[in-house]
Formats: sequence, structure tokens, C-alpha cells
Amino acid sequence: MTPAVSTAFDFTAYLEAARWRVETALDGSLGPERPESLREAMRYSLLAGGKRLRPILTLAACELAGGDADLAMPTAVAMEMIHTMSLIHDDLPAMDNDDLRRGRPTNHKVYGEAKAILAGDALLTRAFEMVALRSPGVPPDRLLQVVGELALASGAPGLVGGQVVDLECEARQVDLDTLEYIHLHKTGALLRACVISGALIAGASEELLASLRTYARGIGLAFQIIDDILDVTASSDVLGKTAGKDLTADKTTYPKLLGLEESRRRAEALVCEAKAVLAPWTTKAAPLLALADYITSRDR
Ligand code: GRG
Repeated sequence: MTPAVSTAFDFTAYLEAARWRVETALDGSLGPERPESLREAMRYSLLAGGKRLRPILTLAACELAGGDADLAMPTAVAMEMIHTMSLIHDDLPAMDNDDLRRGRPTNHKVYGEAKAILAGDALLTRAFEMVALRSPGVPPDRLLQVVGELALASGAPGLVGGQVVDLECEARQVDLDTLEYIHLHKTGALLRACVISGALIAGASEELLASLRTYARGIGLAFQIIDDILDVTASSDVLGKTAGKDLTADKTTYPKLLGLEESRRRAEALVCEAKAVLAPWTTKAAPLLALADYITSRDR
């Protein structure tokens, strides 16, 4: 009897292989930076684990658009560098003042505040270097577009803007629109840049880019809603960061405004909408569809 051949997408195997590729690329990404103490502080946070969702989204979007994921790897690494620097700065005493990240003491706890700020700055600038100077084989006009995406996602129109509003809203009653603004900027902007940049590298059509923008908005918001939920439902051990921080900092979150059940329902609805726009791309979209589901099913 001929054994049945399963054509189902094996997401566990996909995620494991993609993480391995990303970890390898991250490990090789820093080179002989000087001074050595700065390199050590950069590597400490960059290679501390983490889900690597952002670089994997970049690779998956590139492949969906018909590109070679290897060409998108420097950009994928850049995304993780920007994400990591944002975590280093977010943990500083002037911001969230946290001691634990990715299961280890935060960067400033190990290297001091000044070095942590500078390690973050160096990772941010290195990210732009990765795209502009270390992306062989990608046409320069596409790289220029990616640089633009990175700049928009990082600065006032993205992470920095979201973080400022988040800090200003601490200990204040915040409505749903403001909370959505914070989430879409602090978290959604970089996820969107990851997806769009991967597709740009592959020379995606305007039609696909438009669908991917909708997809990224949905998963970005859903990702942060789940983050809010995990902050109250998961332990610090599992999260690798201090649980219950939002309550301590008196932050408005989705669970606070809507309750846990409605928050989860919203996240699931957003993921459902995000997946629906990729339906025309059928099997090629399997990784991005599975990554969207992973966002709501994750436990850390
Ligand atoms: C980018 C110039 C620049 C400055 C940064 C500090 C800051 C400005 C922004 C804060 C952004 C921030 C920390 C948003 C939270 C995003 C978030 C949900 C992080 C957790 O992401 P995971 O769960 O973490 O993917 P791992 O560790 O798995 O990578």
C-alpha cells in the first residue's frame, strides 16, 4: 500500500528551521565591532533568545512575494536589531525600569545605564548598515524603500511615537482609540515594516503590498492584545520578563478596558481578518497564515 503523503504545512518544523537560520545570521552579524565592551553589550541582548517573530515574518513575506529568503536575511537581522534595541531602551529606569528580559538580567543591570543606551544606539544604527551596506544581490532602489520603512517604523511615526504616548498615559484613564494608537505604533509599526520590507525585497506587486499592510495591521494589534493578556495570565518564568508590570505601572490595557475574554475574542477576530486578506495567495501564504495563528496561541 502506498503511504499517505501529507501536504499539510508543518508549522513546528518551519518555525524551528527559520529560528535556526535567524539565530545563525544574528550570531554572525556583529563582526569585530570596537570597542569590545560595546560589542559584548550588543551581543548580550541580541543573542539572548526571544521568539524571533519579526525576522521570520520578513523571510516569510519575501518568500510569499516570490523572492529568495537569503536575500532578505540582512533585513531580517536588522529588524531583530531594532526590536532588541527597543527592548533595551524600554527596560531602562527612565522608562519601564525592568530587571528581567528574555530570562536574563536586563542590559543596564549588567552593563550599566550608559552602556545600555549606547548598545541600543549601536544596534539601531547597525540595523540601517545591514540594509544599506550588507545586503548583496538586492537592487538598490528596493533597499532604499526598506530603509524608508525602517525609519518610519522606528521614529516618531512608529515605535518612538508610540512609546512617548504610552509613557504619557501611565496612571491616566485612556480610551480604546488611544490604546489602539499606542499598540499600533509601539508594536504594530515594526511588525508592519518586517512584513512589507520582506515583500519589497522580492519586488512584490502593489496589490500584494496592500494586502500585506492589512495583514500586518491585524497581526500587530492582535500581538499586543495578547501581550497585554499574557502580562496578567502568565508567570515571569514563562515570559522571561516581569509579569504583572502593566498593573504595577497602572497602565491601561485591553484586559483592563474590555476584560480578558473580550480581549481574546478581539485578538482572534483581528487574526481572522488578517488571514482572510491573504486567501488569494493560497499555499504560498501558509507560513504567514500559521504565524498569524501563532500570535494568538503563544504562551510567552
Ligand atoms: C526604535 C529608535 C527606537 C527607540 C525605541 C523604547 C522604545 C523606543 C519603544 C518601546 C517599544 C516596545 C518595547 C514595544 C513592546 C513590543 C513588544 C510587545 C515586545 C515583546 O516582543 P516579543 O514578545 O519579545 O516578540 P521577544 O523577546 O520574544 O523577541
